[in-house]
Amino acid sequence: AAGLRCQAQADDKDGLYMRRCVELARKAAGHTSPNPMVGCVIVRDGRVVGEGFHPKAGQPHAEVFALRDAGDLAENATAYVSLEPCNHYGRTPPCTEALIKAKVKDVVVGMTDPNPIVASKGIERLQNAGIDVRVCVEEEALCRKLNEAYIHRMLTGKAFATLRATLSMNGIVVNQIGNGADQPGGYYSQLLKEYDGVIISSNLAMMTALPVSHEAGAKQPLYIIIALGKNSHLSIPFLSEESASEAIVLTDSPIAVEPAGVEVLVLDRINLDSILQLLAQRGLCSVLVDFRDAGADFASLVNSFQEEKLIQKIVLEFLPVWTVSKGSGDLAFGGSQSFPLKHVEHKEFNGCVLLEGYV
Ligand code: AOF
Ligand code: ZN
Repeated sequence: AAGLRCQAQADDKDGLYMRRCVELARKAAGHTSPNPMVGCVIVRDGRVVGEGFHPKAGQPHAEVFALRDAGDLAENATAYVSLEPCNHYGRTPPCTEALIKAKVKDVVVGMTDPNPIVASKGIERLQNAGIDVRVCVEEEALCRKLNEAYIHRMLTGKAFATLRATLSMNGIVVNQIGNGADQPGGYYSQLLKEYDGVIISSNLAMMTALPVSHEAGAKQPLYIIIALGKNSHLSIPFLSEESASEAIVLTDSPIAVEPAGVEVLVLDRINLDSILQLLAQRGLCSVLVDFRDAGADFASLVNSFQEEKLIQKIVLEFLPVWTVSKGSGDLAFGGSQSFPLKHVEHKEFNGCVLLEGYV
C-alpha cells in the first residue's frame, strides 16, 4: 500500500480531519466490540458537511451515518475514515458501495482493516470505481492505538489484556486503589469504561463491591472471576440475581456459586492463554486484569504472562504509602529477569503516580 500513502499536506488538513474521525469514533468507546471504533467525516470545499461514528456492533457503520448527515453534499466531497471502509456483507451492507453511490470524489483512510475479509479489498473496490484513495500516514499510529484491542484480537484470536496493580512506594502490591480512582473522572473509572471485561480474583469478588465505571454513558464490563482449587462454594455478595449474567466464574473444579444464574465454566486447566481465547471467542476485544486481592494462585496465573506475551499493557499505580513488610508472604510480581516496557507514559492523579507501558 506504499503507493497510496499521502504525506501530510502543508496545512495538515488531512491530519485535522483524521483526528476528528478518531474523536468521533471514541464516543462509542466500550460499546463496539467485537467491532472496531470508527469515525468518519465528509468534507466539501473545505467545510465539514457530515460526521458519523459506529455506535455498536449490529448498527450501521460510521460511513453510513456520515453520508446520511451530509445528504446530497457528499457528491464530489472527500470522505475521511479512521479505518478502511468494509467491502463485505456482514451484519450491515458494504460501506464501499455506500461511498460509491454517494459519488464521493476521494477517500482518506486512517489504516487498513486487519479483518481478513476486508484487508485492502475495501481500498481496491473504491479505486476500481475511480475513487482516489490515500492512507493518512501522519495519523496512522493514532488510528492503530484507537483500535489496538480490535487489531490484537483479529491477529491473534485472543483478547487484548492490560494488567493493573497498585504498589506502595516500597514496591509491594497493595489491595486498595488510590483515593478517588474509582469515582467519576478517576483513572480506574475511566479505564473500566474502555474495557469489555475485567478479570478479578474470587477473593476480590467475595469481599469488595465489583469494579464499576462511573463515567457518563459507560457500559459495565463483564466480570470474569477466577476461582482456583480449594473452594467448593463462592458467594458474590455484591452481585444480585437479576445481574447474574454480568459475571462468569472460571474454575478448575466444580463449585457452587451464589447468586444462582451466574455462568460457571469448569476448565481442565486454567491458564491465561485459554482464558484470553475464550473471551475473544465470546466477542470481547479487551480485558483488564485487576491484581487486587490476588491470592497465590491468581498471582501465579497472571505472572505466567511473561513467557507468552499474553499481556500487552501494564498500568501501575503508586500510592504514597510505605508498606510494613511482613516478609515472604507479601505479593510481588517476582522473577529475576527484566524486560523493558515500550511507549511508557506517566501521569499524576490525586497524589498517586500512574505508570503505563506496553509489553
Ligand atoms: C467500516 N466502518 O464503522 C466499521 C467497520 O458485522 P458488520 O457488518 O458490522 O461488520 C463488522 C466488520 O466490519 C468489522 O469486523 C470490521 O472489519 C468492519 N468494521 N468497517 O467500514 C465501520 N465498524
Ligand atoms: Zn462498513
